[in-house]
Amino acid sequence: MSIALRRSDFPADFRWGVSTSSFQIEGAGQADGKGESIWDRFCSQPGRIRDGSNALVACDHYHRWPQDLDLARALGVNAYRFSIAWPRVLPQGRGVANEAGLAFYDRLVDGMLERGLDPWCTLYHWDLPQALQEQGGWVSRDTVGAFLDYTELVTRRLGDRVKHWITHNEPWCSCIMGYWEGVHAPGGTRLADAIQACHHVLLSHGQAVSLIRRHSAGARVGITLSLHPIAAASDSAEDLAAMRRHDGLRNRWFLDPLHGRGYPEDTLALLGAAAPHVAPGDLEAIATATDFLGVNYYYPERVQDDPAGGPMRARLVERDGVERTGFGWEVSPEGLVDLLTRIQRDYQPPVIQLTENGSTFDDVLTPEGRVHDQQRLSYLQRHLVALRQAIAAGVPVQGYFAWSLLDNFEWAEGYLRRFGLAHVDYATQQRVLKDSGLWYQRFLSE
Ligand code: IFM
Repeated sequence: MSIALRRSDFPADFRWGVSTSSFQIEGAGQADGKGESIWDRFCSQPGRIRDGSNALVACDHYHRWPQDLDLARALGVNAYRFSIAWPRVLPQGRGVANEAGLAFYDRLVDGMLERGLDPWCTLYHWDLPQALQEQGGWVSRDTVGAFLDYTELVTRRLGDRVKHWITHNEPWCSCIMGYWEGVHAPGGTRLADAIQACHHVLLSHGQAVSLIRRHSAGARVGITLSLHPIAAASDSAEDLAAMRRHDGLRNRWFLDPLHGRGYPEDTLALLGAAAPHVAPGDLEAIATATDFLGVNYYYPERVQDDPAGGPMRARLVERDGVERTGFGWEVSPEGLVDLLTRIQRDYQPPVIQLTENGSTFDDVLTPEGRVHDQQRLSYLQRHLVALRQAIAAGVPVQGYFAWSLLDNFEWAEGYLRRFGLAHVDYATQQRVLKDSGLWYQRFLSE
C-alpha cells in the first residue's frame, strides 16, 4: 500500500532525528579510564541477558563515531539524540572526572555540529556507575546529589554547544524494571525500592533543570517518558477500573508530579507502605517548568481486572489478530494519536518531542547486502501519518526521533532484537542502511 506522505506536510522547522544511547552503541566498555556501570555488572551475571552477551564492544561507536555521524548526515536528519555514559566521565560516579571520557563527548558533539546535526543530549539513559549502586543506587537520596554534580560537570563542558538536554530517559524502565521487576539492571525486586527510585529520579530531574540552564545559555530542557495509551479489555466496570489503576502507575505516576499535581492519590493508596518518602519541597522541585516533554511511543496496552495482579490489581492481555513487532508489541499508529491527544488534553505541555519510536523485526541481510525490512518501513510510515494527524489536531509536537540509527544492544535481549534503520554486522561492524532507512532518507530529501 502506498502512503502519501511528504516532509512538507510537517512544519518547516520540524526536528527530524535519530535516537541512540551510550551503553547500547558505544562499546569501549573498559577503555580510557571508563568505570563500571550497573549494566556492565548486570551483563556479567549469568542468565541476565537472553543471548549471554554484553556491551563491551556493542557497535564500537566509541571508535567509529565519525562514520556513524556521516551515516546520520547521509540520512538527512537535522538532529541527533545521544546520551552520556556517566561512568565514562566520572568512573566512580562522583569525584575525580575522567578527562578522556569528557574529551570523547567533546569530539562527538563537535562532529555533530560539523555535519549540521543538532546535538540532543540525554544525561541518564540507564548506565549508572556501579560505585553509586553500591551505595544504594537510585533508592538512595544521595544519588540525586551525585546526579547534580555529574550534570554540572557535563553541562559546563558541553553546554556552550549542546542546546537540547534531556535529563532522564524513561524512568519507568530504569526504576520499575530495574528495581522491582528485576529484569533490568541492577536487578532489584522490591516495589518500595522501585517507587523510591522513581521519586529520586524525578527529583534529580527537577533539580537539574535550573543547573542545566545556568551552564547552557538558551538551552531547552525536558525529560523523556515511555508512555502508553491504555484500553480496558472489556466495557465491564471491573476492567475499566483496572485500566485506570494501571494507568496510574504506568503514566500518571510520572505525568502528574511533573505537571505540578503531586503523585496521583488513587495510586498512592494502592501502593500503601510502598509509597515514596517525599521531603518538603520535593514536589515543587519535580514540577519545575521545562521547555518540552519527551515522549517515547512504541505500543498500546490492554488491561483486565485481576485481584491477584500486584498492587494495581490488573493484568495485561493481548488483542487477537493484530499486527505485532518481533518483540510481540502491538503495532498501533492510532495509539500514537490517542496518546498524544490525551497528553495534550490532560496536561498541556508547552511542546512535545517524540524522542523515540521504532520497531524490531527479524531482519535478513541478503547476499547483495540489502535488508528488505518492509514491516519496519511500513511501521515508520504509518506512525508518521499518525503524527501528522496529531499535529493537525493541535498537539504541539515539534520533533520526531526514530529509534534507532543502528541495530544495537537491546538490554536484557542482548543482540537478539534489531531496531536500527541501519543493519550492523557485529562480526565486521559493517553498517548498511535497511530499506526503512533508505525510505526515511528519501522522505527527508523531498
Ligand atoms: O532500546 C530501547 C531504548 O533504550 C529505550 N526505549 C525503548 C527502546 C526499545 O526497547
